[in-house]
Amino acid sequence: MTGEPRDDCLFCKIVAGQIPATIVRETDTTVAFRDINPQAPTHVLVIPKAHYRDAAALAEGAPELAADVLRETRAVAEQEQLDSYRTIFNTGSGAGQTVWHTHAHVLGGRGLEWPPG
Ligand code: IU
Repeated sequence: MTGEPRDDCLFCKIVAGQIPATIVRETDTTVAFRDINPQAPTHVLVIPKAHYRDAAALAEGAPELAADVLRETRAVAEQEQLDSYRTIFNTGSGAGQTVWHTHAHVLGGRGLEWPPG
């Protein structure tokens, strides 16, 4: 729960433009880019520019920024013309989190089953 950029964080490097990503939207506080390993026709990650390790840390440390991220998930869905979509925050390794910089997955463009695996 810091907000400060980290040298060892890949998503901080994407924010800084130090590694490439296909960016689809950007605001003062957020970046949205296509997942490199898409799990649906649309699979976009929305991240805060500031570094928080997971969604819980973001909500605790910067609730306004958490709201910005959620607003951007909707903006991505509209831009991608998705009628239905799923927003996922994997939180913790047991839930599949592999990158420790808060990111919302926005998935759509195909049928999505429930419950997820
Ligand atoms: P997870 O919820 O932490 O498992 O999601 C991390 C996602 O980040 C995963 O879907 C990766 O494919 C994706 N990703 C990426 O889009 N670009 C990268 O440089 C790296 C991971 I590393």
